[in-house]
Amino acid sequence: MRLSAYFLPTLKEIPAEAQIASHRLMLRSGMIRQSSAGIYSWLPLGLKVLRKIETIVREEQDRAGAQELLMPTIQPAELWRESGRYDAYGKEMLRIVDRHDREMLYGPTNEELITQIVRDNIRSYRDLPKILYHIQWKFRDEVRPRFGVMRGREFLMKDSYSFDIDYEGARKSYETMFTAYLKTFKRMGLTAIPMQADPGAIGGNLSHEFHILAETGESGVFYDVAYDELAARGDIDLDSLSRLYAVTDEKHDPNAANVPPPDRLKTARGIEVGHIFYFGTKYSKAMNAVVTGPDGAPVTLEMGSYGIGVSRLVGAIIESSHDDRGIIWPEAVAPFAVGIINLKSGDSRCDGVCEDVYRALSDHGLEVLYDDRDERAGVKFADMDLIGVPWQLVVGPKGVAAGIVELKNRYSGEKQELSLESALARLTA
Ligand code: P5A
Repeated sequence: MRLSAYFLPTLKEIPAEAQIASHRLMLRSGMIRQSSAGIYSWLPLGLKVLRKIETIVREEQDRAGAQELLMPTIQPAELWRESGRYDAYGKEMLRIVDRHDREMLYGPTNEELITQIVRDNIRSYRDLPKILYHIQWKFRDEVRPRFGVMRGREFLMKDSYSFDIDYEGARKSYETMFTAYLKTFKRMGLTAIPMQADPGAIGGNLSHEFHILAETGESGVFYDVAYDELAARGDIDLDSLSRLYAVTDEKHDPNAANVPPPDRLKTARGIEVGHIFYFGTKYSKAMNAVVTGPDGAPVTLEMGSYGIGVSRLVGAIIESSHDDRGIIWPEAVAPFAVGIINLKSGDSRCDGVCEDVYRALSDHGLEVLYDDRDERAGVKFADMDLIGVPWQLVVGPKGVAAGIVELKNRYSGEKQELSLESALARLTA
């Protein structure tokens, strides 16, 4: 992409309405624009990152054996009356009436709809287990939408639903998702700590929230330092974790039997990027989701649901990876892999080298942002750092004369002068 042609409305001023770094940076770097409270448009740069995150989430769900489908955003009220949640959900649910006076709603989650689909289409235990998921916009009329996409009213969620014939199966599905979540967040360069959580409005009795540690996190978290030791060895699974103390503030009990001594108890702030629930027959019973079991008798399905805040993750990643100049994208979710800074646009030799490099890297399948604008070098450096492109190739008249370019790493800040060939070899390796 040539920056001169790209729709990237960056802001020089710090937006007054934004209280935390990720919100400020997403506005300043031209990733999003607010349309109403807690509702955003994703501009090209923001959408690129959102899609990368979505792709990682999708790949890990598929790898775990979950199957993607797509349910609508608008749902009928009667379905929610079956589960009893239509009234219980209260003001957070956006209620709509269609032209025939039918009550509809913009889905805040999909337990009811997926239960209906499975109930109507799966009859026998032989067709189980199943984990089904979709990545779809949700709406929750939050009392206090804030922090940009972190607590929006409209937000993108990946939600999976598991259907099993018995508790053992359901527990296995839960474990499968638990492990998939750890992999998913790791691929994005994040350390997400699973915390024993309260199931709240979704219901049930086994639940974990996945938290990324950040000072601006909305939740307080408490956990045993042994977690860090296990995580360093890659030894986290549901069993090892269940022996450790790791809870959010709602569940924190200083007198609980397994609370570690004060010097082993870490307290921090966390951003909830995922939440998983086992809730047994809560919805299947109310909605009569029953299959024929091995002995011919009817069995009420065992269910769980598993959410990831896809749009929230964009903010959460920035929150955990930025400096005072801008965003520092982990390579796996960076909107562009390489930025080219032409220090003297209009100079035929600089232009020539930049064009060659741009083509070579693009041909290699790398996403490249080429700053070909007629702007001061300072502006170009500042914008590339603000956007957070992981690798930056700086091409100037002096270097070009000597066959040399500068390669800068956004993460370490390290700069290296290299021949053009070595720089290309390094970037395409
Ligand atoms: C699990 C999947 C559920 O809704 N039903 C389907 C269950 N869980 S949850 O915890 O309520 O939401 C799942 C994840 O969605 C993100 N999230 C939000 N992101 C942005 N703005 C919001 N207002 C918002 N609300 C929830 C969180 O990451 C949460 O873990």
